[in-house]
Amino acid sequence: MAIEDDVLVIGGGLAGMTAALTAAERASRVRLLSYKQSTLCHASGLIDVLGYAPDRSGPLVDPFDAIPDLPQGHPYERVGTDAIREALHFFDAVVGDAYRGAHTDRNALVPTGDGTVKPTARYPASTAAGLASRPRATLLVGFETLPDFDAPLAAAHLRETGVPFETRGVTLQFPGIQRADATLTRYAHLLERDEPVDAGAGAAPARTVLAEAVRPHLEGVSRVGFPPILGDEHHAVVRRDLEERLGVAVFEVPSGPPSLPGIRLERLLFDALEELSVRVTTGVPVVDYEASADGGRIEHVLVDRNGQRVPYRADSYVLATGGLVGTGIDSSRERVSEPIFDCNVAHPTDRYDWFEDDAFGDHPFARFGVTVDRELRPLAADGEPEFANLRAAGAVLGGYDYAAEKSGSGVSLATGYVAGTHAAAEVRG
Ligand SMILES: Cc1cc2nc3c(=O)[nH]c(=O)nc-3n(C[C@H](O)[C@H](O)[C@@H](O)COP(=O)(O)OP(=O)(O)OC[C@H]3O[C@@H](n4cnc5c(N)ncnc54)[C@H](O)[C@@H]3O)c2cc1C
Repeated sequence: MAIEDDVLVIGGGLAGMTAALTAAERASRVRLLSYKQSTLCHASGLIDVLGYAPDRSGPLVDPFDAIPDLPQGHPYERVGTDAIREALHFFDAVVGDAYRGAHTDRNALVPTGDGTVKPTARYPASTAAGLASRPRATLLVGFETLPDFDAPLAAAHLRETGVPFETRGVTLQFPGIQRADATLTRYAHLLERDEPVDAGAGAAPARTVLAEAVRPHLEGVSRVGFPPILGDEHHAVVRRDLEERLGVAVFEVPSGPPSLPGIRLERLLFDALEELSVRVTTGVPVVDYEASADGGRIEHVLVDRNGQRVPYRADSYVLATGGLVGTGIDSSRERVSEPIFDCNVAHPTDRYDWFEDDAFGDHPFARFGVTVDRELRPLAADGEPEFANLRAAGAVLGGYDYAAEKSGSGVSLATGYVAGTHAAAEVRG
């Protein structure tokens, strides 16, 4: 017998979790099925709504000014401005004071680990003291064992970008870690637990030793940026303690992958799912489906559990399996496809038309994905919905280039919210 739910969401990234949370506020039995880690573990934790227009102009001061001009088929054009705002309000309510930026429509400018300044709509509270719009002399601190964050280089890039403040970078030895293969959580736990580390003349707490190492480099700065490793669950405590010890503001510089701010956001969303009693099943892929006799509705999906195909049935389904970076969209030499329901993914038949010669050019493949109607139902090649009870959300959607536009998380939030709302409305009671 099939496992029964009202709404079944496939995919546990930002889009799927948003869809499941939204549906769970409106329907009683919501399940989220997910396979592997989502891009949240790699992404910066920033919620970019729209940083650049599709013609690459920008950075945009206010994403909402540009949204009405987006081309037909763009996910934001499909769901509309009001839904994007509602989704952001929904996000703000879920994450509470862990995030900032809700007070304005305007993009914040957040310095990142590679020394660029990113226009973003919502940013973790841990990055707030580092905003580029606040002209305060800044020291970036990197560590020898974390070479991906090169603080002197990032500071040089920020100076080249013309940020309106003095920026310097320094690379130090991280107290208590000599190995370059230590995980990010090892750094975070060491600081969070304030573990004793070797300080030359005996052991001392990690935060004391770190502050002592940074202090000689402060020379007139009023804020210090670290890679995002300043604690795990209690990162605000670590940051406050370092601020008190150093006498300047302390912030994390978004960088990765991997990314602790992304993992912290994932944990917040999982907590919210638990609070709303969403049944979460992870580590299992959905591999197939059965449709009704007329082919118009999905009857159930099939999950691979150690080689056994287990049916999961619901009134409505949300496909949120990610894009080409995840496994939501598949590409071979011959075709681009959506592997579970074989939803139509429009793309030129000639593979040479998928790319541009210029590596930094406007590549059509970046916008490949499922085409949807305004209720986010995937559309077949004839323009009709593939199934009456299937919606799609997030990076599985086509029509936008998240990396060029800086719109990845915003699209996942807005479309996850709309897909979850419609999926719950479909429940037959
Ligand atoms: C390295 C990196 C950095 C990024 N940085 C930023 C950033 O700074 N700001 C920003 O706004 N955006 C950023 N993005 C983009 C952003 O992370 C994505 O656009 C994200 O929002 C997509 O979320 P999603 O839920 O659609 O898909 P994903 O996060 O890809 O999640 C899809 C989920 O579906 C699961 N799944 C796939 N197939 C199946 C199946 N058959 N059965 C069950 N489960 C399945 C996967 O295991 C995964 O858990 C970044 C992306 C990457 C890769």
